[in-house]
Amino acid sequence: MSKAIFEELKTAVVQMDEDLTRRVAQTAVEQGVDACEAVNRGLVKGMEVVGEKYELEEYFIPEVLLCSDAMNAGIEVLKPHIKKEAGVTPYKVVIGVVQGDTHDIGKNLVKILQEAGGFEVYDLGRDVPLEQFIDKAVEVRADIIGMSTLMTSTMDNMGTVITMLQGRDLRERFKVLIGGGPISQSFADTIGADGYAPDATSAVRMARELVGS
Ligand code: B12
Repeated sequence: MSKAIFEELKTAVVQMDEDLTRRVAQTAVEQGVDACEAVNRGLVKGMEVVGEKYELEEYFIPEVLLCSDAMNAGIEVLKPHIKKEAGVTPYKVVIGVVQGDTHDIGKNLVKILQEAGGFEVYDLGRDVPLEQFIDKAVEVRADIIGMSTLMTSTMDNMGTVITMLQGRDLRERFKVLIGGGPISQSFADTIGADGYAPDATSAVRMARELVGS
C-alpha cells in the first residue's frame, strides 16, 4: 500500500506536477503513511530520477526547477507530520551550502530531518560566506557545523572552513559534518572533517554519533 504511494509521489515529482504531488502527499497523510518515509522513498527518489534526466539532457534547468517546486509542495504537506523525537537534548547544528554553490534541495532535507530528530538547526541558507559558518556557530554555541555542496568547484571551501577554525583556535569546539553529491568519506578524511553522510537519514544518525547522543 505505502509502496504504491511512494511510487506516485516519485512520479508526480518527475512529471513536474505540483498539484498532484500535493494531493498524493495529502492522501499519504490521510492513510497514515509514515511522513519521513514518504519524503525519503517518494519525493527524494523522484529528485534522483530528475538528476539522472538532467545528466542525460532530457531535462534542463527550467524542468529541474519545476520538479523541485513539486517536491517542495509535497514537503510542505508532509513536514508537519514527520514524527519529532521528544525529550532529547537539543544539540545545536549550524548548517548551510558553502560559498559559490546555490544547490540547496539536499541541505533543506537534511535540515528537516535533523529538526525532526530533535536538533536545533540554524540554517544559513546557500552560497554562504565561509566566515559565517564559524561566526554563527560561535554566536549560538553550536555543537556541529554542517556544510553541503553539490559542485566539485566548491568542495574545497569545506576544507577552508576547517583551516579557518584551526586559525581561530576553535577546531576542538565544533564537530564538522559534511555532505552533498561529490562528497565522500575519503574527502572528509582528507580535509579533516569529523563526519560525512550520504543522505538525510544518515545525516541524523551521524550527527547523533558526533555529539554522543
Ligand atoms: C537540482 C539541480 C540544480 C538546480 C538547483 C535548485 C536548488 N534550489 O537546489 C538548478 C537548476 C538551479 C541547478 C543549477 C546549477 N547546477 Co545543478 N544540479 C541539480 C541536480 C539535477 C540535482 C541536485 C539535487 O537537488 N538532488 C536531490 C537531492 C535530494 O540530493 P543531494 O543534493 O545530493 O542531497 C542529499 C545528499 O547529498 C545529502 N546531503 C546534502 N547536503 C548535505 C549536507 C550534510 C551536512 C550532510 C551530512 C548530507 C548532505 O543528503 C541529501 C538528502 O538525501 C544535479 C544532478 C545530480 N544528479 O545531483 C545537478 C548538478 C549538481 N548541477 C550541476 C551544475 C554544474 C549546475 C550549474 C553550474 C549549471 C549551470 N551551468 O548554470 C548551476 C549552479 C549554479 C551555482 N553556482 O550554484 C552539476 C555539478 C557538477 C560538478 N561536479 O560540479 C550537477 C552534478 C549536474 C551535472 N552532472 O552536470 N542545478
